[in-house]
Amino acid sequence: MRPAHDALIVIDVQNDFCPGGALAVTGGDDIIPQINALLTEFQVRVFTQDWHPANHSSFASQHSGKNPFEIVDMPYGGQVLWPDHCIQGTPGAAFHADLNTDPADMIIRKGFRPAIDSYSAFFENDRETPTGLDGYLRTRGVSAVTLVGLATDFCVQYSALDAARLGYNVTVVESACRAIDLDGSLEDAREAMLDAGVVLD
Ligand code: VGL
Ligand code: ZN
Repeated sequence: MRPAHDALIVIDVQNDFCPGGALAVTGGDDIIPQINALLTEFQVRVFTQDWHPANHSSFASQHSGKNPFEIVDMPYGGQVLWPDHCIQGTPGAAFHADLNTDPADMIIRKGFRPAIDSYSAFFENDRETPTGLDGYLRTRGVSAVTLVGLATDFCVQYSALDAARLGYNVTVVESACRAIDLDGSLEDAREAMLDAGVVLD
């Protein structure tokens, strides 16, 4: 068993990020057995769920003339436009059926405000509007987080960088993550995480 101050955070293992989904990550479902095994080792277990309204501003469908994977300027900075995905209440937003969600102590939903995307488990993409997870973890005495899930270069990376900035000891188990990898974004993410003191395990 890991110590009670180390939390496992399972990022966005949802149907739309797995093969056959709207924003499928290659091999996204391959990591599920390893995540299920890791869940038995941790005493604090948090899951995140990308959870967008149908008119979410991160969807290319909401920007006339724009295609998925183009970048637009938003008040909070550059935003990649995505195919419609993880729409609240749809099968695509559900956790993958093979993921054991029974051990979840806490499920954080994010990306529910139409005007702002939210990659990180801790803050929306303005990097300041909190999700509440920091308070939850602190009040449970957590000082270290171990991150797994999807996608390495977006939601896992943003969560890892925010956790490091908040003062947690952060480990990303790379073998239990998969990346979208747009234009080298995986390599950029690895460098940024290493620079921030994140342990890539
Ligand atoms: C994610 C793109 C859009 C992720 C979520 O979970 O990494 N990526 N929404
Ligand atoms: Zn999303």
